[in-house]
Amino acid sequence: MSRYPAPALTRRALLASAAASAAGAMLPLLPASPATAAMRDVSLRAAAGRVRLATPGETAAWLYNGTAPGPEIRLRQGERLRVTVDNALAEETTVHWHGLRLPNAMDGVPHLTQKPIGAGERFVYEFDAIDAGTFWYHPHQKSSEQVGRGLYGPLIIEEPEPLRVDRDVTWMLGDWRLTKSGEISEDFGNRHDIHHNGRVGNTVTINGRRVPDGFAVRKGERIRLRLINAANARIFSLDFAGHEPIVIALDGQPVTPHAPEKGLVVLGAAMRVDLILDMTGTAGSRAAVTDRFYEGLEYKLVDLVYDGTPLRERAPDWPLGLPANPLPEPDLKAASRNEVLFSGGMMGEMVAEEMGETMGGEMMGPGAPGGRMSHAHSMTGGMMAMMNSGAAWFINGVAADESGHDMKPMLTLERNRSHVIAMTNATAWHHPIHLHGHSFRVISRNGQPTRHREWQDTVLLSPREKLEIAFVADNPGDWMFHCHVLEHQAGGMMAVFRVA
Ligand SMILES: [Cu+2]
Repeated sequence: MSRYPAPALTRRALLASAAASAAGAMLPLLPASPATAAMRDVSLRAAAGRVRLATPGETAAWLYNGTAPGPEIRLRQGERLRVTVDNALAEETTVHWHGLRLPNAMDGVPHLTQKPIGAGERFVYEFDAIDAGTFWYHPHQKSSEQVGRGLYGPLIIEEPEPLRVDRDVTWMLGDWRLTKSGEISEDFGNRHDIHHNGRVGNTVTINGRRVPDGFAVRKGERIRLRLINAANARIFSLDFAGHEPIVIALDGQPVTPHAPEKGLVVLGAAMRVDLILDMTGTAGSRAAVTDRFYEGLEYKLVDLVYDGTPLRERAPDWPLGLPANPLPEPDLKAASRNEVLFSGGMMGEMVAEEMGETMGGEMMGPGAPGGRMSHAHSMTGGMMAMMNSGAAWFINGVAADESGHDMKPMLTLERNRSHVIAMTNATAWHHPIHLHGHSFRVISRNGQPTRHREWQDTVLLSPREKLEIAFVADNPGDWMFHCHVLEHQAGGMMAVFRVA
């Protein structure tokens, strides 16, 4: 049963049902909101403020409702969310609902799906919660700076029947670059960050705070831990110190429950992982959760502190599986296929040449005849011009201009058809690649089928890696396809896929 009262039949619902009758047998693939869907109303105000990230001292930041992260928005699957956003910043903004399958006009991409929300202006977002899972929200306007200053928050959509656990906990991981005096470093968009691994900071927070006293747990307790990587660029690889986390969802979408590879929970920027964590340590002990992603730069994220009386002697024997979301299954035999080549960045030419890929993907794509090109011919004149103008990263040979007001679609995907996108990372760097408006199955990596055919909305590509995703393009509109290292995005690593 919903916790929120069902509204009377709205005009919108009446119109929707009239349209459905008119369409006859043409049923939309995205389920329409039932007329009885409860409405959840939320207000977000983006404004400058101050936060306490670590003691002592406060840091000037940009915040939703005065906090970083912004408020956790929680609603039940099947409900409808209406968010009134007031922009009290001194510049334009938008809000993107990361991972949600929603109407294009609600996607929050400036100039592509909406006019930016001007300083002092208001915009109302409204959409149905189709999928249960762990999602988040953040600006898509000057993302590197606006997210890097603290504008982000969690969005949790609960299953109708919640999974049985003792506690449902969200850890939104933030990464701040602070100066010695504890202020946010103003070097946004610097050339080094753009060409290397982005704005990796120096202060990692859980829900906006460093947690030196640790996170209190009880022996025998079962926690559903929702991890959200809200960092601009940092990749996490979390070691839970002898605990055995079980992954139950990736990017909000249920996956066959499994132990992560080598016990390490990896999250690229913007990715989410839902874990079942059984507290199997001894009462009174401490266990350090360590981030091991950057070799030589390992650090303790937080201590799990066993406190209080044990809850039970051994882990509970409760089911781990989540119910599937209503995602259309791609038909691989009937799918159309597109190749996408990522290139650029520091040492990019060397890697592209090693891999036998040219940087001019449009002219010499991976499937094009001719094979390996000599170094002298590996860049087109157009790319040279783009690089001279500050572009650093290319998708099929094109660097997008983030401030561009009319990005032309790179691909047009036939609506309601299955599509395979084969991606090649011909760069020396990791890239978490995000597609808006859809979730996709990751079907292969380097030619090997994936074990879990996981649904994701953001997939982490390792240097030199090739992978394939598949999905049904059932959501019409112009959708961003971009790297979620926000400095790579700013350096050109984005494109538009049109579903029509
Ligand atoms: Cu990238």
